[in-house]
Amino acid sequence: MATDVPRTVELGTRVVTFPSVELQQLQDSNHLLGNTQALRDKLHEQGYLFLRGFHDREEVLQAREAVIRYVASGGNGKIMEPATKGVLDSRCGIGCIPFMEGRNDITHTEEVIRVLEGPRPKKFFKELFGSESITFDYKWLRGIHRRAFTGAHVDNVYMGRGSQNLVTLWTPFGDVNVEMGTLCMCEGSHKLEGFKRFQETYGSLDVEAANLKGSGWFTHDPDEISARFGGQWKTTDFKAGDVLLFTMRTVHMSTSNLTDFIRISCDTRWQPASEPVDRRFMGRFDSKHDVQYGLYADSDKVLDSVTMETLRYKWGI
Ligand SMILES: O=C(O)CCC(=O)C(=O)O
Repeated sequence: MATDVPRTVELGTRVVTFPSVELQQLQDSNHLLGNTQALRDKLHEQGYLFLRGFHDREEVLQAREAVIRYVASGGNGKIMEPATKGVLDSRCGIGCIPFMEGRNDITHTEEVIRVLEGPRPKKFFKELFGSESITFDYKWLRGIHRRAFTGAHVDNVYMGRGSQNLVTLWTPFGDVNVEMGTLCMCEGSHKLEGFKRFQETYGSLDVEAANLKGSGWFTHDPDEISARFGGQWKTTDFKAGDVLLFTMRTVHMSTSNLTDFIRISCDTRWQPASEPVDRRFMGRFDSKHDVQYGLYADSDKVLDSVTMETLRYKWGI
C-alpha cells in the first residue's frame, strides 16, 4: 500500500487519518548506522530509533511461521487455512490466541530465539552501550486480534527496578501495516518540558509496588497525551526485519488491528551487562497466572489495589 495516500486508522479511542498532523510518518535512522554517537544522539533527541532491515527478513518470516503454527496447534481452529497467511476467524477475540509472553516453548523455539537473541541485536546493543549487553529472558511475544490495541504508557512503570539505560526493542513478525496495529511513538515525550509532571508521577510509578489494578496504561486516548503534554505521534507501515527501539520514558501505544490478520510482534529488553538487572524478568515463566498488566490484565486479581483513575486524581493529571 502506498504510504502517502491518507488512510483511516484507529489510534486507541480515536479515528485518525494516517499520515496527518495527528499521526505522522516515522523517519528511519538507517543513514546513521555505523556512527554510534549519532545513533545515541538521535535516540536521546527523539526518544526512539526506527531502523529498517535490522533483522534478516527471511529469519523473521520463519519466526512468524513458527508462531502461527504454535497458535494453530492450540486446536481451537481459530487460524484459517492456509495457516501461513495468519488469518484469524473473524469472531476471534481475547482468549482465542494463547498468551505467549515469558520464557517458554514458543519464545525460545529455534526460529524465534534466532531473531530475538541473534548476532544482529547483540552486536548493535554492544555498540550502542559501548559495553557488553544483556537481554531479559522474559520475551513479550504477542498475537493481537481484530480490534485490540495497546494503550499509551511508558515501560518504566513495568520494569523500572534495574538499569536506567534499559531499552525496548520492538520487532514485528512479518509485514505489519498501520491497519494491523503498529507501534506509535510520541516523539519527545521522554524529555519535553511539558511532560515533566507526567514523568515525575505516572512515569515514575512502579505498578507492582503500587498494587495497580488494570493494564498500567495511562490512557486509551492519544490526544490526552499530545494535547495536554505535547509530543508528536508517529508510526509507519513495517516490513519484516524493521524494528523500533526506545527508552523507558518514551510514551507509546499501538493502532488498533482493523483486520483479521493476526499481528505478531515481540518486545525484548536490552541493557549494559554491568548495570543492575530487574530480576523479575530473568528465569523461566510460562503460565498465564503471572499476567497482571497490559492487554491481558486480570483486574480482579490484585488485592488492596488502586486504579489509574485514583492515581491520576491524586497526581492532578
Ligand atoms: O506491541 C504492542 O502492542 C505493545 C508493545 C509495547 O507496548 C512495548 O513494546 O512496550
